[in-house]
Amino acid sequence: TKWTAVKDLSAAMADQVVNVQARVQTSRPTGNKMCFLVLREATATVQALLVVNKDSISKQMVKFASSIPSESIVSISAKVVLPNEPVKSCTVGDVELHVSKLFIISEVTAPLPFSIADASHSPQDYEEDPSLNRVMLDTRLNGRVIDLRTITNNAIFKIQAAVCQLFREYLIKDGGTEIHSPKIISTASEGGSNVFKISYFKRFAYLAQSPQLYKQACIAADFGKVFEIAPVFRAEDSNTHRHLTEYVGLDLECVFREHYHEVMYMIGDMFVYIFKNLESRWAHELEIVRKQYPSEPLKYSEKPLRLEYKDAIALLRKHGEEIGDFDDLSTPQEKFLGELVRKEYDTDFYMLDKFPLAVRPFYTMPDPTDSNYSNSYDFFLRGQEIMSGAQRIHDPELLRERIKALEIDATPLEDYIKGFEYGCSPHAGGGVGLERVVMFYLGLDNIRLTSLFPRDPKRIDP
Ligand code: ATP
Ligand code: AMO
Repeated sequence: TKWTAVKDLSAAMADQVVNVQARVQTSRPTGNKMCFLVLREATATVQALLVVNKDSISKQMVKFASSIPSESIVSISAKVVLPNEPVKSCTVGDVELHVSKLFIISEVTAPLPFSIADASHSPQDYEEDPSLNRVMLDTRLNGRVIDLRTITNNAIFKIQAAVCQLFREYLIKDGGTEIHSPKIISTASEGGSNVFKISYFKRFAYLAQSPQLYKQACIAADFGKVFEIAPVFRAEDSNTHRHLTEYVGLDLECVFREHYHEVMYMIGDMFVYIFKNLESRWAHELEIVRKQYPSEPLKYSEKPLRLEYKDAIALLRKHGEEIGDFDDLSTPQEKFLGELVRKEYDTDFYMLDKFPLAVRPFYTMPDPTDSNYSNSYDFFLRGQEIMSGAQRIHDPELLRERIKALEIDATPLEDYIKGFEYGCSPHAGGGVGLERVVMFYLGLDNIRLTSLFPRDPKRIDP
């Protein structure tokens, strides 16, 4: 038997008989002689009709179809027919299916926590009909398997996969090697306290806070340019719109010849490549997401804007913000800076370079011209951080000095430091939060919307 995907149905197939397997999104009888079904397969929907006739469809059949619980999976044989008017409520609206055979493949036997339709409303729908049901985020996440079925969620996770694909594509073309570093490690890679301790046979171990030490070890091992897409664990009790306890890190590290800006600008180009290709190759998915969650397309330039930290501080102060020269930016300050940058430079995407040394991790290279600052950068999208990166200290003496100054125990870092004692090229890199890129690119307001099964301090189920 030949099967046709709902998304591939077209007017060119008029009068052909097709076989389709899909979910019954809704089933609506009119009288006892006819029943309208909306069939859904991934992000595509089509209208199907059962009409009593002497050849194939009996009254019992219409009754049976009318009683199929929503979300059950059916297989049908049907004739492709051109409707008098396009079916506006379906994504494939220029055809409808006249059913001759229908079988239930998998019937829904448990009550659904909410309907797909209720989880799919846009602000415009609510405006037009304020009586529509609203499904709260917690309810959605508790019933995530159902929630993920909405066409918007299907599209969000296609876009998430696309970001990974494009990250790989760019870095492989650029000579990068994909690596898989261990996630069970013996020390905190970011120096901080936000690390999950696990029991490991007769001792303790930690879940990796980043692949930092290992991606640098690969540089010491002459891999030249490496990247990784893998989970990152953070034991931070941050109940915010943009923190998870487990997220997907897109990490990269590379050797440079003269200046860490070689790497910083390469990462800038990589993001532009990702944004551009999303627009051209995933336009359909973007349109679907923007229907439910309206947002402006991202503004960015071919050569991303680079701003120095001290200039950002000056800009903030000029607009009334109180902040010290070497203070870290708070989230509201980051957002405010994003607004100011947008006004002044007309971009939603920029690189903030030369952070104060005091707010960066131990492995960050100090600025050789002013040790209050460092050769480090963050990238921002719509005013919020999506990536942190820096030149790393490859001089073992200096590295030991910094570890000591920050009162970090050097013992578990000895293997890492040896990598540099054996000789290592100057290098720089960065770490991107996948869920954050997708969230801010799409203009969403909560990171849980772009995490498949989000993990936060209050949630480890489902
Ligand atoms: P980093 O990548 O540097 O960890 P991050 O965006 O995860 O970046 P943090 O350094 O953990 O950032 O915190 C950055 C900002 O997030 C802080 O400026 C703070 O305003 C905000 N933040 C962190 N935790 C909380 C929290 N529990 N409640 C509110 N805001 C928080
Ligand atoms: P950092 O700790 O800044 O840097 O993390 C890098 C990027 O990861 C994302 N991120 C998060 N996403 C979701 N939930 C969280 N709790 C969370 N914390 C961070 C952000 C952030 O920009 N080793 C360095 C990177 C490097 O220098 O290469 C590091 O881990 O998008």
